Amino acid sequence: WEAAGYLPFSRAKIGSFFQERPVLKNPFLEDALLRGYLRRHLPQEAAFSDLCAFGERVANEVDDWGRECEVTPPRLVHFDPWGRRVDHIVTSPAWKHMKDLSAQEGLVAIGYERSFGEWSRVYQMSKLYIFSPSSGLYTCPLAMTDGAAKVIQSIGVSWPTDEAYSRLTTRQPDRFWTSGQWMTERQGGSDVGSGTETVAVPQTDGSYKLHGFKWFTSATDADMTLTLARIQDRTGATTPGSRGLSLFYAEVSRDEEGRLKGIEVQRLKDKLGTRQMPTAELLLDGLQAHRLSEEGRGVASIANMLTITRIHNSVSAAAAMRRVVQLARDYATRRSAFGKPLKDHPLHIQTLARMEVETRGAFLLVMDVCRLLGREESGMATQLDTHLLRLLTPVVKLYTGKQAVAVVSEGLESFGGQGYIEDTGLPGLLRDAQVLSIWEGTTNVLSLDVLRCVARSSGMVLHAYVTHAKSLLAGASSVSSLAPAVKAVNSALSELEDFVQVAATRAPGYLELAARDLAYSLARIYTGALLIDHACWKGASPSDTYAALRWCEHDLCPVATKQARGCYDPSTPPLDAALVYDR
Ligand code: UCC
Ligand code: FAD
Repeated sequence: WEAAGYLPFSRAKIGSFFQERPVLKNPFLEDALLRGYLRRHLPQEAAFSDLCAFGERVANEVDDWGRECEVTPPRLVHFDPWGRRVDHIVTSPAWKHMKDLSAQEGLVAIGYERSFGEWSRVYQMSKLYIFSPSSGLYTCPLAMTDGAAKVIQSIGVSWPTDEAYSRLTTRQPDRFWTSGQWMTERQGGSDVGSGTETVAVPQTDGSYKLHGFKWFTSATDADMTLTLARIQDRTGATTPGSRGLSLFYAEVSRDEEGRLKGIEVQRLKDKLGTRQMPTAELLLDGLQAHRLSEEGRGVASIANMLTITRIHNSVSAAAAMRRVVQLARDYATRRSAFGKPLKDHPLHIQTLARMEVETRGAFLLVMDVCRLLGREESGMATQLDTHLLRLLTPVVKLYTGKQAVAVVSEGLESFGGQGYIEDTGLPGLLRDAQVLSIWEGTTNVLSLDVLRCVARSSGMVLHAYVTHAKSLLAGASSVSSLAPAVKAVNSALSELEDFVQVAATRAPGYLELAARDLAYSLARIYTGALLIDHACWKGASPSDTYAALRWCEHDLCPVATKQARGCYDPSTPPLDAALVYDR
């Protein structure tokens, strides 16, 4: 036996079975919903051929760069060999390729060229959706770059930001700039108004010097940044709170000796995920800056950036879900257990189908917000659209951020033990998903933003929401297969309206406790309506109907369910606190 080579295991043989790995195929061609959505709303050959070609490039070239970014993370070199402080953030060649590619493919530019009119944002975000999971997190600097361009455009493109604007929105790699967004300081990332200590000292030429410490600054190899600071008066005094914050523009540049001007990079963060991208702590030590907002209007002026980055965040969340589903369904054709491929185990396919329903819901919600953004930017928005965009931006960000973690985590399990193995590239998807609910506003902070936005509009925002959600159901009135889904959304809308009426009669703390459940309800009901609307489109497939039905089996209005259970009654906060601190 031995001599004949029959021993299946020996030093030279480790067995003959090797599992085939999941294969990433063209993410555009693999995504029936994306193509269906675009066929319905943007049936332009130019967009299709560009997305198809880009999808091919992502699968065959870009994905490997993304992996290289992960395995060659950025590092900080404080000193040159001769002891001079240089604070160089050294990034991989792949990270630099991503920058060039982003310019060439117009990943920011498309939003400003507006070649597809009101659908330009949908087109841009579709491209980013294909790119995101393979981008090595380059979508992060792109989000901030887009946000900075939006702020500059909304303030008015003129000196000193005209050059920056043209660089942020160019397709020429050698001119392309990225921007940072430096808001968070050690005392507070959510409560920016109390947490910002950075001061801006006026200079005789009208500019300012910034002195402060920025605790989280991502993609710190950026060429410029937008940031917040308090202007000092002649006595050195500043105004506390949000009303004391102004918005500043600063370029990140170096002197002849290669030293950063007015900035010291203290260290790079050691992070759970997003390791492909540098996130630094920065000492601002006299950074030259220009004020962009009126004094004290910093938060309101950076809000446009928040809108854009939160939408990008949501695109990345939906994209992470889509990617894990694509890989998992491919793997299910290649892996066998108990005598048959995983795809022939109904329980396994049920698990993937549930992930698919979540992914479809997230996609339609995200794209609808992109649609609204596109309408606003092309001057087509009605007041209803404007209200919806304001309300749904925090809603889509907070909801998809949480969905992404759940779906990607489930997705990893569908690869069994291999889903936990680092060099498959799969664990990085989960690590990177975890940040989506933290940065750009945590779930609770955005839930409170939703509440404020509803409260400040004296009912108009909520009215716009209910009106539009109902109009999305209109096409389904004669489609019997969708009847259970339509019924579920209609009754959830009634429950929502009842909740709002009751909540209006309660003390303010009541609504605060309900904020997260309210935001989830808004997300689930609206998504249900979008899935139904899409399933009614003449080009829809039976799977579109099935996805709508499955989605609407969720508790669409958890805020009403929990209200009925007394979850927001004044008795609950002390009970919650006692429970949390029970020893
Ligand atoms: O995390 C960060 C970067 C990560 C990297 C980029 C990733 C991008 C995605 C990539 C995908 C891969 S940067 C840091 C982000 N930080 C935050 O998001 C802060 C979270 N905290 C909040 O959002 C808070 O709600 C604050 C800071 C906005 C609260 O401040 P205030 O001053 O207490 O807020 P107020 O009083 O509610 O708002 C002040 C003004 C008001 O306008 P006026 O004065 O005209 O009434 C608000 O209406 O700002 C306006 N405003 C808004 N407007 C506030 N929030 C908004 C908003 N979201 N939209 C429009
Ligand atoms: P805190 O504000 O201390 O929040 C802690 C907890 O308290 C959270 O769960 C929050 O939801 C909760 N909480 C806070 N207030 C309330 C409330 N009123 N009611 C109920 N719950 C509440 N920031 C930048 O400015 N620029 C960047 O480039 C950047 N990059 C980042 C990169 C990474 C990888 C990470 C992790 C963060 C980055 N951040 C950046 C910072 C990020 O925006 C903040 O961490 C985030 O906004 C939360 O702020 P915080 O860390 O101070 O948390």
